[in-house]
Amino acid sequence: MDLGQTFANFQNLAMTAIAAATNAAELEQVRIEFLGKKQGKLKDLQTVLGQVPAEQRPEVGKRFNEIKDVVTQAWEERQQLLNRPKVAATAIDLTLPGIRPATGKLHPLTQTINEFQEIMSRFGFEVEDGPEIEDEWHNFVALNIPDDHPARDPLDNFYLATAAVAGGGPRLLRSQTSTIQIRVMENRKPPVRIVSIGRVYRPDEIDDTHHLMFHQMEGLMVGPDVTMASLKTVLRLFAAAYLGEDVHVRFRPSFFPFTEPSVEFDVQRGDGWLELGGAGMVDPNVLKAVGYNPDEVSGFAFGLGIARFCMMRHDIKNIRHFYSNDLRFLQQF
Ligand code: FA5
Repeated sequence: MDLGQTFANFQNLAMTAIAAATNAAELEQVRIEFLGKKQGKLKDLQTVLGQVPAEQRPEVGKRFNEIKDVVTQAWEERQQLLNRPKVAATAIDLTLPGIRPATGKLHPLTQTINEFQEIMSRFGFEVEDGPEIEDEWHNFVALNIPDDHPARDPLDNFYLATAAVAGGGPRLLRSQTSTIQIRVMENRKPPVRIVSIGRVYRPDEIDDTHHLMFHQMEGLMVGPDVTMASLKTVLRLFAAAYLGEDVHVRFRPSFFPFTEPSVEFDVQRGDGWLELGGAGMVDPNVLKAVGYNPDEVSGFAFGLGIARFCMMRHDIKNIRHFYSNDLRFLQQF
């Protein structure tokens, strides 16, 4: 008898039967038929092995064990496969390529704010923050805006029906970021070089360039030798950095109670001009209100409209687009 052929036949038959089993019961039958301890085909092979001459037995025995291991392992693997829970036809196929989720973007105003902060940081200005709910002291009084000034008219502000601040007067939503000038100078000794960006609120009539909630960037620089020339240089450089070297700017005489002299800062748009901000040299009364000595230091301040800059750069004609949540507009940035 060709023992090698007998072993090979056993292995072939066993492997075929294992692969053909489609459920646990059939596989169990295969186990009994081929690997059964009492009367399986493997047992028969073992009996044959016993009749092999003693000198061949080690080698034949080794071959027997190899085949036994291969068949046993194949049987166990098939058992694991058949025991695996069935995947429903409708189940998610994890092997399919992924669907890329729609990614969001920063709002154009947020992008503008980030860029403003980055430019001003390069110019050596620190970024400060302040509250949107203010008291009259910081929004008006310390800024040299007297009681009877039209800017304090309740109809031109969002006053809040909450308790007044001790020493600070009634509360309101800040109408300008100039409040930050006061908050910073109250807490720091000169020299000061800061910007602060945030929302301000005014019950303005909404049109193409006005909204009732908008963002401003306040700038303040105070030190021994700060002049109008410093102010004009910083604003001109800032406009060139954000709007491009070919930007055409102008400074137009104006009035703010907290700066003297005061200017409006405009950029050319088509045949006309768009006002982007107000600015001026910090009024000595403001310096005194925060405990600075106007004989020792001087300063400039400016307040720029964030949306107006963004509108200039991207040729946006209507400020309402920033607040209408229209994806056709937002996805262009
Ligand atoms: C002020 O708010 C002053 N605090 C600016 C200032 C700061 C002057 C420091 C001197 C020193 P004004 O009201 O002009 O100024 O507003 C400044 C800028 O904010 C405007 O030029 C414009 O760009 C923007 N702005 C004003 N009102 C609105 C509005 N309703 N909607 C959108 N932007 C506005």
